[in-house]
Amino acid sequence: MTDLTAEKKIIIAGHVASGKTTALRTLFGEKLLSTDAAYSGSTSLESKKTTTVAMDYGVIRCPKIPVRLHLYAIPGQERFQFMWEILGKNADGLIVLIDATRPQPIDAIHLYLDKILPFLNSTLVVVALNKLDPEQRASLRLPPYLRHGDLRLRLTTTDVRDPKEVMALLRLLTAEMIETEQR
Ligand SMILES: Nc1nc2c(ncn2[C@@H]2O[C@H](COP(=O)(O)OP(=O)(O)O)[C@@H](O)[C@H]2O)c(=O)[nH]1
Ligand SMILES: [Mg+2]
Repeated sequence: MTDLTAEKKIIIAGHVASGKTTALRTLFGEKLLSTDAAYSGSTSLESKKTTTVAMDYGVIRCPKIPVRLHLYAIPGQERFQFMWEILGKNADGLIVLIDATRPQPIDAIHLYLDKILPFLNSTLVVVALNKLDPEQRASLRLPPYLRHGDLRLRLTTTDVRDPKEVMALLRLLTAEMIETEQR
């Protein structure tokens, strides 16, 4: 049975510019607690003016189920990996955003997951391809799950500029949570 007064800790991860801060800004707007600083990485990401150095954070109540989700977006740059460990502790779930405009976007995440999952309490993961244009999204045939070693990761597409889409990711994750708790 799912704890109806539960507080859950959710980590949002993904490479630089995959849309982590945007996802939380979409949900929380000006209320988002953010630690963005001027971006000092390669200039190939011309639209990237700031980058998250510690975290973005906000709390949201789930519709329909009385669970409060504490959402933490961790920094994408590997030089801030120490924050992955600090923020990953006691996490109940992980959302990985992928910039679908990168070459072989899904292949790149396995190495990345190997570095993050060991810090988490849970291996519940939703992987979401972001930044697809609507036509690409409509024509894409994705399997519902992705294998990572012995793990089964829920796979989907998203547009994190739309609050309904970010909520859909949270619903997928909480559905997976409820399913594993009932098993
Ligand atoms: N086309 C498109 N651009 C996006 C989307 N989400 C974020 N972006 C843009 O991608 C850039 C990086 O986003 P940001 O949220 O800062 O990435 P982060 O490094 O993962 O926190 C920004 O310029 C966003 O406006 C999306 O769903 N579609
Ligand atoms: Mg960010």
